[in-house]
Parts: sequence; structure tokens; C-alpha cells
Amino acid sequence: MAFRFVDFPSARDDLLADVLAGLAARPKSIPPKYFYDEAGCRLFDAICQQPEYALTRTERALMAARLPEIASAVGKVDCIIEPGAGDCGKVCALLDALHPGQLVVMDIAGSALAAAAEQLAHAHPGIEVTALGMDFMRDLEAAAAYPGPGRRLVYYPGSSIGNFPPVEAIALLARFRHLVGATGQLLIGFDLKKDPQQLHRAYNDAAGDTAAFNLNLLQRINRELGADFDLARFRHYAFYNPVAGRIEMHLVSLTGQTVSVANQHFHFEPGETLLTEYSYKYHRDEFSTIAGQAGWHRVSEWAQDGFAVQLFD
Ligand code: AVI
Repeated sequence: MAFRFVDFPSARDDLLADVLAGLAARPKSIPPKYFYDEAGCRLFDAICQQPEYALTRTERALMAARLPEIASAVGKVDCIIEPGAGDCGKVCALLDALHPGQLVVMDIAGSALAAAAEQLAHAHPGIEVTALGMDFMRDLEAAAAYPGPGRRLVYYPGSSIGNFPPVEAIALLARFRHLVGATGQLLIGFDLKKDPQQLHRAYNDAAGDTAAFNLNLLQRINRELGADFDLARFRHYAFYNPVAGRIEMHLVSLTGQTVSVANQHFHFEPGETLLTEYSYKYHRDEFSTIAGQAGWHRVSEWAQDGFAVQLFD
């Protein structure tokens, strides 16, 4: 088995700076990447089990059903690179279909990533697995040093691209382009525009898992930064904005209140919002157009039940 883990600890010290900057901004906001502490990862898994949130299930079904076609459209690949790989659960099927010599996975939750990637390396002894504990939004370029020579494929599933506003999405896609070079490819999954009521339900599940996931962000800030958010005085509020083509997720202050974080004080008016996440939805051609602005050219696409996977070179 060939496995290595490289930690970039300095890249993960931004929580305090980002929270202070976000609370000073108008509207107040906190980047969604901070949802994923241990409890947040568990809650996200619970969301994916909810009947209203079909995104993850649909992508899995699409990938399973179309894998042979996808593999033949991709062709020979030497290294698969997955930013934000989490528990490495999505890339397994691709490894079995594409047989690359190398896999490079990155995630901000370095130790969870390392454990999952090591297991993957055990199960695929022919693949050299590198796990990078990093915030790829900061350090993506450093990942270029790990794949060997040959053809690279960035795999970015799960509609994670939807969590970036289009201008930032284009910038990230351009960085992927640079990472894989002229011969490289991008295989990306994203959620499609659909009935707003269906989208609304997906982010307001009856079991309350999305609400708990959203509120857990405040819990994390209390625990890790010694803040004093009173969770009972904030409410999960998510809705689909059809003009912007996005779900907006907020935590709305139910009262006037002042919160302390690292000895700094932030006042919330009653009804004032803390923006926690955008989740953009696209038409198929709309997405290909923004990828085109980042230097990608669409080769193939597969779509099923409101979800699409597109392949670019
Ligand atoms: C990870 N990301 C694609 C999810 C989404 O749907 O935007 C995160 C999520 N937020 C609330 N529910 C799920």
C-alpha cells in the first residue's frame, strides 16, 4: 500500500479572523466552510438521509448508473485530484472505473481525511494515495507538487461549487484549470434549477437536521473561540431566491442582543440576519458557460432527476 498524509496546519487557523471579519461586515456573515466540524459533518450526513434532501442520493444514483459511459468519456487518467474529499466516499467508484495510478485528496478536516484516505489506500493497493490536510481555497496551488507526470482529472462532486457565488466559482474553476494543465480534465456535479418549493423543502427538512446544522455553527464558535451565542435566540431561516438562483441560509436574531467573541462585542437588532450559506442552482448550459469563462470546454454531460454531472477538458 502507498499512502502519505501531509498536513498544512497553518492553513487552518483562520476561524477567529474570519468570524471577527464576518460579524463586522454588513450583512453579517460567516463562511460556510466552517460548518464542518465533527458535529457538523455528522449533521450533514443526517441531512443527506432526509427524504427532502435528494441531492446526494441523486448524484450517487446518477454516477452508479452512468459510470461506464463516464469512464469511457474520461479515458485514461494518471491522477485523480479531489478537493474537499471529506470521507472519500464519492471517489471510490471512480477509482474502480478509471484505475488511475495516483489519487490526491484534500480537506480542511485533515485527521478525518487521513483516516479515510488510508483505508482507501488499503483497499486499492495499486493506487498511490496522498491526503493533504489543507484549506484548498487557500493552498490549492501547493497541491500541484504531489501528482506525478501524466494526465490529471479534478473531481469536484456534491454540488459544492454551488456554495460559491458565480464570480468566485469561476475563479475556483480557473484555479482547477491551472492545477491540471492543458491536458487535464474536470468532472463536476451540480444541482439544477427546479421547483422552488422542492428546493425550499430540501433546506427546511421536517426532522430539523438542516436547522441543527446551521445552528451548530454558533455552537462551534462558542466552543472553539469562547463566544457566547445563545442558540435559543437565533432561528434557522432558509429560502430559495429565484432571481439570484440560489438557496440562502441565514441565522436570524430573534431579539436585540449583544454577542461577545474574543472580547469583541457585536450587536444584533431584532430580526437581523447572519448569512451562513448560499447554494446556487444552475441550468445545464448556464453552468457550462461559467466553466467556459474559467477556460473549460464541455465534453459530455449526464443529468438525472434535477442533478447534472459535466465533463470538461
Ligand atoms: C455541501 N453543499 C453542497 C450542501 C448544499 O446543498 O449546498 C450543504 C448544505 N447546506 C444545507 N444543506 C446542505
